[in-house]
Amino acid sequence: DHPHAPKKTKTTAPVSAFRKSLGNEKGLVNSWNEWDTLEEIIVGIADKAVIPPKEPAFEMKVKDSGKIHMLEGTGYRTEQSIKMANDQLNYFVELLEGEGVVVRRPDVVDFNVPVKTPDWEVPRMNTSACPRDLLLTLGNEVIEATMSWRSRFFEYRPYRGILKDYMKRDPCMLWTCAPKPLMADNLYRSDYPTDYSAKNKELVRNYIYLTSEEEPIFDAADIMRFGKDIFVHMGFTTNEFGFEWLRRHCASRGMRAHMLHFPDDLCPFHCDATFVPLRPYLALENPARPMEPFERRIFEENDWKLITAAQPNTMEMPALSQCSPWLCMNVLSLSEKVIFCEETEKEMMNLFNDYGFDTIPVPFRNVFEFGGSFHCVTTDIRRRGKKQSYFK
Ligand code: DAV
Repeated sequence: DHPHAPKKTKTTAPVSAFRKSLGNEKGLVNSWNEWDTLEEIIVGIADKAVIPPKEPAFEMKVKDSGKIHMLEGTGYRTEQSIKMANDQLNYFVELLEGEGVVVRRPDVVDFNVPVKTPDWEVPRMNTSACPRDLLLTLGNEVIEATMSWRSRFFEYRPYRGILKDYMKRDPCMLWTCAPKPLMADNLYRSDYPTDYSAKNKELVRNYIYLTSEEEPIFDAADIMRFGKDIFVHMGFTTNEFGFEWLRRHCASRGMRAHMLHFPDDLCPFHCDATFVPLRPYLALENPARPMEPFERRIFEENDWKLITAAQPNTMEMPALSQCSPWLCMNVLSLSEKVIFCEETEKEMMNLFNDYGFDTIPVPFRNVFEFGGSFHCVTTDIRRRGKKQSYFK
């Protein structure tokens, strides 16, 4: 050897304890649609939930002003209501586990704490009952949505333990956070009417919602997954800027995103009580919220049959519910043959049976006031199938 040649040194670093701890469960995170056979899921919890504070985007949702008054100055929901909701959630978990589904639950986090950023402050948070609003699983990727209400800005916190675990165990899992919005005052139209007047109607018909186009926002529950294609429900919780972020993100993954508008819904938020796919080429639509005819075309041209949901069992909702009675459509598919339904929604179950589904009735009304029903309180982690295309 030449006397000035570089000395041969060992070039591989020792394997760190962290790298040794990484698992190899490839495919642990894998869910492309709403109907393939379910294998693993996150189910929310009602613990430490608070009544959401009054904030710009919230008033329209709690529809009568009496209720808004009730929101002033309150904190936790009652111990009784939390226990009743948790009992029904836990029973649902038992049923899922009985079907062989692995169930994960978020960490208990105290939501009765003020949230402050350089732009605003709200006196408390919301709940971790509804992972569907926050987490969007696209195949091997879990996306934390931007969210659209200030009280939900930090809603990712109870799920970070679970997401870290998936990231460590599955070498192919992608963990993505959509850009955090500032949620400053200019994201909310201060002059937006919230009285369900003719003016409201005109605005919604022109696709103008309470939230502005200042920055991208979306709630994950505005997205319905159909394999290679996703459909994004536009409204108070998802704006066009948010759609544009999703569209480009999907394109980078060989997927396509499409907008959907439902102009008869005066307070459009979240797709999962409006338009719900049940199995390939069959989806459920809400008779009170018809889709724009030009947006319906893609379904017609691709031989999708859209069936009309049955009327809800009752129009009465729990006093503090922010949701409509159309939660009867907020079902969860165990597979393309079996659907979890609220036990009082007999007409919906008959409809499903007519189309060849088996239904599993579950008591769930005590959960409604925490933000939704079966679809809202869950987020898919793994379903058996792979990415497929159902649209030419
Ligand atoms: O129409 O009441 C409920 C869905 C909440 N994720 C509605 C929407």
